[in-house]
Order: sequence, then structure tokens, then C-alpha cells
Amino acid sequence: MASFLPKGPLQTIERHILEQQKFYPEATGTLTGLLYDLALAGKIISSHIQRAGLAEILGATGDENVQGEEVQKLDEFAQRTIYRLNDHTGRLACMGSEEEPDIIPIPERFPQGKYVLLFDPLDGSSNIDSNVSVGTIFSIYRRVTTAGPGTLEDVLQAGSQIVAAGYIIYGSSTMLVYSTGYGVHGFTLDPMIGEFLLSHPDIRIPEKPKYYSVNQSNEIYWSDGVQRFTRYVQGMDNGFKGLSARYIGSMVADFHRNLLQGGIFYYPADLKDPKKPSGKLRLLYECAPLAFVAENAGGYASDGRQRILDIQPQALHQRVPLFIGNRSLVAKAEEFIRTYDHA
Ligand code: AHM
Ligand code: MG
Repeated sequence: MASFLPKGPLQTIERHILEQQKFYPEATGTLTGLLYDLALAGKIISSHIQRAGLAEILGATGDENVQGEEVQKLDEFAQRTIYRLNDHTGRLACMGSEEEPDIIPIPERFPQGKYVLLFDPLDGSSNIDSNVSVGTIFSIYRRVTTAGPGTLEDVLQAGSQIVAAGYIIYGSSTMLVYSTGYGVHGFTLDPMIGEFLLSHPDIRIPEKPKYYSVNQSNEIYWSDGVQRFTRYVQGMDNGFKGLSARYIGSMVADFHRNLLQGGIFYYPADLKDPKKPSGKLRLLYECAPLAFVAENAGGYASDGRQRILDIQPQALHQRVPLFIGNRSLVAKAEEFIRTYDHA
């Protein structure tokens, strides 16, 4: 297999993260280390995902695979990997994960740090059995309390307070995309050398959108405004050339495609479904981190009425409707909702 080598100077993720540090004169290197450990988690999870089909076969007789390791569900594996790389470093005050009901404390025997890490270890994991792309989503905040173990207050912060956020997509190749507020940068994992190399510097969402991405089977449950907006993106409204539909059902993959190609992803509220009155996606673990990435690439994210990054979370697993992608399209969704839906 040939190694993936971009033309021009090679830039590893480590070097890139270090260079980004110059934007923060007060930086101590803690955030740099934290991001680097997330990249490492991405490599470990990626290699495990690639063997997922085999692990199933090799582990078929019992609970152990051929290496004598316990065969785990991949999302549990991803959860444990991220936790164990970050519990002892002294960088974090606490963590929060989509897989855990409560905040995850740092064990008392380890030093408490100044950051908070929130993550969805393996978003879209129900797709794994069909070999469809999945992803890890992360965001980092500064703690707001001053000392001791992190608290709920440290975790329930609006997305506007995010210090860094991004995702790792496990697709036909593995990519890490992140922002610290100075552009959005994408790295592709070269499996031959085990390094993330800069392949997509300074990603901007193209002005001209191509795709709309939504689970349209839910349409009967959407508000009038959202249904009319959908007609609009399909081009059934004067003056707008319709977009093509693409829906993977794995948000990181849907978001990533639209980030590179232009478009909008949305998961609206389901008005008649008591299980999803605010949609499906979680503000802290899914919506806010990707909203931060979208805005830093020139896009925008809204719940249909307000900027996602301005929402003050009330609960760890709070769900919100999400419209994310090209700024003009998300603003259009807000306009339809304002015009046709009564608050
Ligand atoms: P998960 O966190 O349980 O994996 O669910 C989130 C996923 C997103 O990746 C995706 O956009 C959405 O659920 C798909 O939901 P649906 O099957 O309702 O279209
Ligand atoms: Mg998820």
C-alpha cells in the first residue's frame, strides 16, 4: 500500500497544533497536549473499527478475541479509550460523554486540571454493522469553577465558550477535523506511518451549496415552517435551484460531506412524536461542537430560532433541533420557521 503523502511540506497534526499555540500567547501547552491525546484516541479507535468485522468472527466462541482481549461493543471501546487517555493527565477537571448519564469525575488520585472535555465517543454507531462511516465528536471548555473536582456548572456552558472542538470521521479514510477558533483544519490518517497529516488546510464551506440532508421519513411530524423550508431546498419555490438529497444517517459523515461540498443538514423537532419533541440530537455532545466547526468554516448552526452556540444548556443530555451548514440556507430555515411557525 502506498503511503499517503501530500505534495509540499508535510505537516503532522502535532506540529500543526503546536503552531496554532502561537495564537494564544498565554498558552501553557495544556490544550495542545489534550488535542494531541484526542488524535491518539482517534488512531486507536480507527484501528479497532477497521478490525470490527474480524473481531466478531474471531471472538465468536466467547467473550475473548484471538489476542485474549474481551470483545467489546465499539462504542464502549471508544468511550473507554478516550476516558483512559485523559483521566490522569492533570489537564481536565471532569469529562462528559453521550454514553454516560452523569459527569465523569477525574479520579481523586490524579491532579485536577483547568479544562472540561465533552465527547460523543462513536456517533452513528448503529451504522457500524453495515460498514457505514461513523465518527467521534469532541469539544473542550475552560472550567468555570476555580478548584477541586469539576462540577455540573463546568459542563453546562454555552457553545460560545468552546475553546476547541472537532470530530474524527472513520470513513474510507480516517480524518480529524478541528478548530481552536482560527480556521478549520482537516488531517488524514496515513495508515502506513500512523500519523495524521494536514490534507485540508483552512476549510471553508463553499458559497454554493449542493446538498440537503435530513431524514425525510419524519416529514409528517415536522412543523409547517420546516416542511415549507424543505420544499424550498428541493427547488419548489421560485428563484432557488433545488439541491440534491444526501442522507447517511451518521451525522459526522453527513456534516463532513456538506462542509466540503456545501449544503445543510437538519434534524428538526418531531411535533407529533412525544419521544422527539426537540429532535434527536444532543446540544452538548453533538450540536454545539459541530456548530463551532461550522461557524469557523464560514457556516452557521441554529435550532431554527436561535444560534446553537448561544443556547445555555439546562441538562447534560438536552436535545435541540439542529439546522447546520451554509449560512444562507440556515438563515433561510430560520426565516421559514419565523414566518410559519408560532412559537
Ligand atoms: P446516536 O448518537 O445514537 O448514534 O444518534 C445520532 C445519530 C446521528 O449520527 C444521525 O444524524 C442521527 O442519529 C440519525 O437519526 P435517524 O436514524 O433518526 O435519522
Ligand atoms: Mg451521538
